[in-house]
Amino acid sequence: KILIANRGEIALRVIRTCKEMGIKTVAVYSTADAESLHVRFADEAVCIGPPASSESYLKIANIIAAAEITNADAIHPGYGFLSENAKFSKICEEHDIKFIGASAEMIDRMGDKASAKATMKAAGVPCVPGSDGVIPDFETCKKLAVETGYPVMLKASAGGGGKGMRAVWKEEDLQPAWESARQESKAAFGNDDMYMEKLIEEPRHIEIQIVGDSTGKACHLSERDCSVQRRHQKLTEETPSPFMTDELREAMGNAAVKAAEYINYEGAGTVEFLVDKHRNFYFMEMNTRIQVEHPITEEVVDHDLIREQIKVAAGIKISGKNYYPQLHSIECRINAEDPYNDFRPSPGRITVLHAPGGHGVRLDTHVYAGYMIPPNYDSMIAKLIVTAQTREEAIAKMKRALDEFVIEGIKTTIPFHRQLMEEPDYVEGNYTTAFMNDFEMREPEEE
Ligand code: MV4
Repeated sequence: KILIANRGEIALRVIRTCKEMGIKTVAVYSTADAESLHVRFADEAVCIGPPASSESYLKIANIIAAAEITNADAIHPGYGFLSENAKFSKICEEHDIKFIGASAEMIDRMGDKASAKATMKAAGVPCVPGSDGVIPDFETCKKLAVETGYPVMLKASAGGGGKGMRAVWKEEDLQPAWESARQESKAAFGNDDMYMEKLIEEPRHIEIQIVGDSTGKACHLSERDCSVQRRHQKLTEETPSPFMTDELREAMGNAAVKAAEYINYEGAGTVEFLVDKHRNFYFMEMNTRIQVEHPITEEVVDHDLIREQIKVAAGIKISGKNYYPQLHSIECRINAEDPYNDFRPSPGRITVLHAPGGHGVRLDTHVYAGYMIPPNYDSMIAKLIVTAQTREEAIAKMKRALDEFVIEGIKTTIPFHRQLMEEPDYVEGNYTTAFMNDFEMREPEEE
């Protein structure tokens, strides 16, 4: 019996695979989610608190209590919330509840970005040149910047996703950047350890999916290109990457497997790389959870990654072979946000919903007509995934699916994605992490 310590589409996603495997499920929900689909789809459901995440989905004691009273054997944390919380992983272990994710030690080791980098370096994974670990003081920082050569990137060791990160182009800007980055990191993570890297200009964000088993064996399931981001929020992802070559895929896949096996990684994980315009790749971060964008990998290698996670957690060995894309898949994250007003959140009740369908169209969502989107949580309400033989066919399919996708009662980012599919640089596959810097929404057609 598996308790899903999450909500929304990912809770539904895990429940679906559990049902196919004949595994009983327990949903947990806040009072704001009493009418949510994951509550209805699960075999049992336990209310764990009021709407605030801190009082519900992040409340370790309440989740453990729910697992105890329902006799759950394991907990699947999904992504976000407690999925990379070492304390939670530890407490599950102490309560003899299998945490379907990484061990507390692994979460800590990969969560501390400077130590993760040192580990990768030791494993022989290419890393961005820069400081050797955390920088002790500003004098050292100044010296390191000269050795590394401007421009440099200052990064918070407890950071990730861009928080506490500063690009510095010239020496006079170094001290203010050092001070403000440390303050931001201290405020956000209670830790102001900083490290430094050579700045990679306009990189691509290409990540490799890996799965490791309890014998220390690991395999990779190829890449996902996640370069189209806005303020460090991924908007759309695809595989194969339009920038990939067969030899680069081999090199990145092998580096990711080498890293996973070096640390005896168990479960599903993602090794994120920065790739420069010369196709040099460098370790960026490692995520010890299932990711939002995992469906595009599932679609092109025809592998259920949640099933893999459950099997590995049950001690079942992986075959060890790697998986390569046989098709092309694109995911568009549909958020309850208004793209015509700086993507500001737009919670409320969905009055009309028509879901797209047809060959090669997958919609991972928990919303339905009449559903009230609570303002308490992340604004993502659906993931529209399309899969076809070629990138061109996938883009045509995405356009058609977006045109079919009707959601009324709230604003969504559907119009943004529809315009993206016609942006020349996107259509050409010619984009980096800088792509959204100069993107402008076209005014909506008159109703
Ligand atoms: C970098 C970089 C350039 N050079 N590191 C952003 C958050 C975290 N994942 C690391 N990030 C970056 N690290 C060096 N040495 C540029 C980024 C970056 C970025 C990376 C991936 C996806 C989107 C990004 C947006 C801005 C900056």
